[in-house]
Amino acid sequence: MTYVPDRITSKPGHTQDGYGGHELDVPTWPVEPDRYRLVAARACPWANRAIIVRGLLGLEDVLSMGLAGPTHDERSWTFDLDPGGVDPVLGYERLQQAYLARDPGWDKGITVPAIVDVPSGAVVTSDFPSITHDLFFEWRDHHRPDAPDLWPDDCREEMEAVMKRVFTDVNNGVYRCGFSGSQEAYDEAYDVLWSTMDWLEERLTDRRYLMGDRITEADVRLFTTLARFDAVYHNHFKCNRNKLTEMPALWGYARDLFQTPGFGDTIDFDQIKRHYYVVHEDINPTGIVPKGPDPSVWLTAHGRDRL
Ligand SMILES: N[C@@H](CCC(=O)N[C@@H](CS)C(=O)NCC(=O)O)C(=O)O
Repeated sequence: MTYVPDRITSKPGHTQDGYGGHELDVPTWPVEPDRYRLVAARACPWANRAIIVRGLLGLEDVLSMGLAGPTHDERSWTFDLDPGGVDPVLGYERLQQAYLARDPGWDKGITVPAIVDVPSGAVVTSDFPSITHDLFFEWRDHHRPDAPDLWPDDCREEMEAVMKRVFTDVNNGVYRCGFSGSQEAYDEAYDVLWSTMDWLEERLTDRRYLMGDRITEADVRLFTTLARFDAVYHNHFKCNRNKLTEMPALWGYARDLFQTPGFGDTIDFDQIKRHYYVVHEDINPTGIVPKGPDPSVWLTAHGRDRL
């Protein structure tokens, strides 16, 4: 993987021995229990991945987590859910403080998820794909004994291809629809999104999960977009050919995951809706947050166990 200069990142973010040696000008941080804090927000799909993977792997006791609230002040994410508006471990009011601790001149995005080094208060990485990758590969010694194999060797190549398509057309595709600056760009993004949604619908008709009969990283990545689909993307991002609830296989699959420990319990629909509809003033200038849809449908029977 290459160093992405507009994000604070270290590739790899964590190495077991602390000596990455991949990027001479980018420090690496050793894996160390109780040293780092995952800063996430329940609203954000990219952060949601990290919350889910941390839980599935049983890393809660070695990697603490701070949660920013769903909306922002003028300097992005704040810890307004915490008593006194301060993260109890970092002592920060804003995630921006961790970015400035790493680089006092930081004037780019303040994004979640971020891994923060607690002793120095500095962001280690905000590179979301490498965060979950590292939690699996570099933090292995600290996984719970029955942790799922989220990156199985025997289907890695196919899984990477599936994740690439899901990322481009769906995870990122919904944003491309929502933030397109022209009718042509929107039409193109919409068509690409739905052709991949149809492909996923077909793929999931005869298999329980994306890679067959076990949950992998690919499912985590698709789930976080599907969980937001009808509540936000269908309306706010104009991804409205149909609702997720109208695609039998995908809807069954999404509910199956939602009802699996570690998935649905990370979802807060109120925070999700407030984030998108309030923060994106450009596409929702009134800031009005829709009341629906009824989230109880997520708990209905999915029947996917037969697969
Ligand atoms: N932009 C990040 C991905 C994570 C991301 O976009 N997170 C969003 C929230 S969903 C964010 O923190 N945006 C900055 C903000 O909301 O101020 C990246 O490309 O590395």
